[in-house]
Amino acid sequence: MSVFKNYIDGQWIDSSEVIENINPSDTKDVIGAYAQATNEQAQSAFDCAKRSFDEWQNKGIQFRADALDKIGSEILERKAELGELLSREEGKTLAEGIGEVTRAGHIFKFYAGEVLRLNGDLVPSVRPQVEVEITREPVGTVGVITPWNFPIAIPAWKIAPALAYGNCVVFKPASQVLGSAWALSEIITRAGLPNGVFNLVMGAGSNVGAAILNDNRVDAVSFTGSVTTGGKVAQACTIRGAKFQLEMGGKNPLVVMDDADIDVAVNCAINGAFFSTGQRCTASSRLIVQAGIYDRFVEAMKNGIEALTVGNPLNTDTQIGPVIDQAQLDKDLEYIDIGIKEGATLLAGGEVLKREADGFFLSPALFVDTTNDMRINQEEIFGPIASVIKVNDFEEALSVSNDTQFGLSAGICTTSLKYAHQFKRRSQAGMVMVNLPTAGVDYHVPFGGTKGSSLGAREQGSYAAEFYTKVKTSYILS
Ligand code: UN1
Repeated sequence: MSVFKNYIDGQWIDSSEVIENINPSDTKDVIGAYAQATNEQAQSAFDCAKRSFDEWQNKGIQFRADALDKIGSEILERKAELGELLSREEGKTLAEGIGEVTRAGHIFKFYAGEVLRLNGDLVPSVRPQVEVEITREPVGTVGVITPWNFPIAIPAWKIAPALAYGNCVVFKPASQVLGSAWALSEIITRAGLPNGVFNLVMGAGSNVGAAILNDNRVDAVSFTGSVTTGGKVAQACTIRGAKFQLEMGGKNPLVVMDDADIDVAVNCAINGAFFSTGQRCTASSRLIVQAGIYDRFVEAMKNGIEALTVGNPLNTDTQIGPVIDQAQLDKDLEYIDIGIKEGATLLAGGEVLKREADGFFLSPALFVDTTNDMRINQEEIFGPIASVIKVNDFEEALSVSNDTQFGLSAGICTTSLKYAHQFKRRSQAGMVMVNLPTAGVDYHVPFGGTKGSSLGAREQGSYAAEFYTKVKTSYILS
């Protein structure tokens, strides 16, 4: 099998260490073999990124806009092929895989436009004959560290703004999804960027990841992943004074009020909790349901869950694919055990399923009779597992939804304008959804949370400028 290489200083670089990437729906299906960058290779990426910075600035904004547009176009043209690769290696359904690739293409197109909308402020000084100019400049080299659950969209929403605002990039993707990361990188390498502006360094967090965090040549780190690793990023970057941006976990509530349209509520809950196998930091894992609709909602959920088709995501009738790997499956099963021991009732699912090939299939699980203080309602599981919590009224629903260390996304299903508005105002989450699933966001508006979910400037949309640029204030006497 040929080895997919790293990309440093405009060259494809081999390595003696290689890892293979397997299909979670069929563990005998090896997707590819990927070179693992050594520490020295990571160092050379930091070096060439620094060296290429001036040349990159001198290319100007039309060049940058055209390059991003070209990358976006190729991603969109190849969405069927790239979507299939994504589903094969990550396990989300083919429709979700193609949808994610489309989103990645749109993100590059959006930032191609943003390049041409860069601006600043010119203001009079309090001193006569002096003018003050406020401009945004690139931060320098950005380390991009991405998780496995959105193998192309998350890299796109970090790399595209990084390049759009004039930065150089060192990209370290998660080891489970190197096929998509490599394909995206290969497209970027053909966009005509000067050597050294974009670098791919595949490798372990403990090696390549740690090198990115600790090297003074990396001026900023954008990270999406676990709370534990996020803490390490924050610590390393704070100590050496590098900028950082963290997107971490969620324990997102979906409130269902008595006055909700039941079909809307059940659709939001099934989509939010179980689509993409529940492996989204925006997944609805706590379904907070008012007493008057509770019985109807729970029954409809049970029927809805049992009707879901779990299987190989490349089959077009599949609605729920496999869990990413054995470690995540073990973790999911452990939490199902924890829930039962805590006194929750497992109403549906939670079973390992056999399919035509060996894979990590788990039937979507729903707990009822749960309270918000249970571990299954406080800790992020990152699997197709949700709990129902019964509440009496809006105030209790709101207070339970806010009673969490996380604050990424929060949803409410209601037909009352009053509840919708109050929830939007009083929810502590960074994103609020009314009659929509907590997961599944637009690509052109800010994304991010509060409390333990996020730290640093928002991602996506024009708000991304906050992270990918630094502000300069110039005073000119004339
Ligand atoms: C979405 O819900 O559309 O890792 C995006 C995650 C998030 C992205 C979710 N950063 O799940």
